Amino acid sequence: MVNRKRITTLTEFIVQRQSEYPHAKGALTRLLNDIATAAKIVNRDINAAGLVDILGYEGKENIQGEAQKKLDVFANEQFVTALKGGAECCAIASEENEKIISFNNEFSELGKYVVAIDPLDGSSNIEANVSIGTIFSIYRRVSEVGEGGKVEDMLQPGINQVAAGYVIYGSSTMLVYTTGKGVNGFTLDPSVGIFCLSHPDMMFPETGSVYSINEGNYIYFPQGIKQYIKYCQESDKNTLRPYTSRYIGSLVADFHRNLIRGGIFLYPGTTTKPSGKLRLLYECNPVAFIAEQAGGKASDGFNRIMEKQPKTLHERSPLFIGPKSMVEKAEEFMRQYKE
Ligand code: AHM
Ligand code: MG
Repeated sequence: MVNRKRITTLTEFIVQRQSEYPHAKGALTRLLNDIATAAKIVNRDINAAGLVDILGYEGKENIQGEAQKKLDVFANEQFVTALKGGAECCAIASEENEKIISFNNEFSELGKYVVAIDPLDGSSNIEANVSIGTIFSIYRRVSEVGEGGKVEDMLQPGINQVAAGYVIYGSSTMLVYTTGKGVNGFTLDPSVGIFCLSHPDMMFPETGSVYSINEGNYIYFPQGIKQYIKYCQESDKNTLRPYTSRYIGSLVADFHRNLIRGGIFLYPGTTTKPSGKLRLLYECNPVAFIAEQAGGKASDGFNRIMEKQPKTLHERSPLFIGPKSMVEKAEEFMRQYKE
């Protein structure tokens, strides 16, 4: 049972934070609440997925040519509906839609924000009951208020993010977000449907002993990554090596574990996919913002993720993310073995 004396709910927390900005009118507060509400609905249906006929392929492919599953479609609909109804957001870019969804109604056109979202990341893990997540990023629009949002509103570098977060649907469901003043994590109390502050001021440990990478791609990796993997596997007590290898294959789950335990996640470019797999707008940038706010670092091996200027909605980027010292070490290998 929830003890009101001992918990801070997500809504209370967001409202408290808003009062730190005297000119804020509550739009971002409402937007974050809309996302949290949709996440609770998605959470309910993910939990029920084993019971009802909601698993399995929807029969369509998303614009990256990957098979969409029913829950991806469902999650996308939930977030689109919540954000459209909330009227603070004038457009969404989603992994599941080729083009932006611009909200052309009299309320949303006045919305100051746009949202880039991966509604259900790691969805190939659903039938194995492995943790999956939602990742989102919020920007202030650059186009004029009074019309639906435009592509240019989405194609902003990550340093312009106003807020970013993820929801992890795991053994418990958590929402972790930042508005640029630290990172806070909230755990869903399913008995009352409330996110409760459980992880205040989240910070990466200064260094760690976990490395997360899909080593099945080893032969396609650049030389710098191959040498870095060798470094991770060598013995050196001063740097906690050999590291432990942990890879779930769900970005949110891999990132979240590494944030708590201390570890680096790498999805580099390969000879077959030079820009890697992960999408800059709604996968790399949001976790990069969180990582930096948690004292960590996010790069593409050479450059800061959040300074990359996106050219297209669904473009990909290599991602190296984790405690600063670990990411810098991996970057050192990339520079040393640059091909
Ligand atoms: P998705 O958006 O199609 O679910 O793909 C993204 C996922 C990430 O969660 C994860 O980090 C990565 O794909 C794993 O890829 P791989 O199976 O190539 O290791
Ligand atoms: Mg994804």
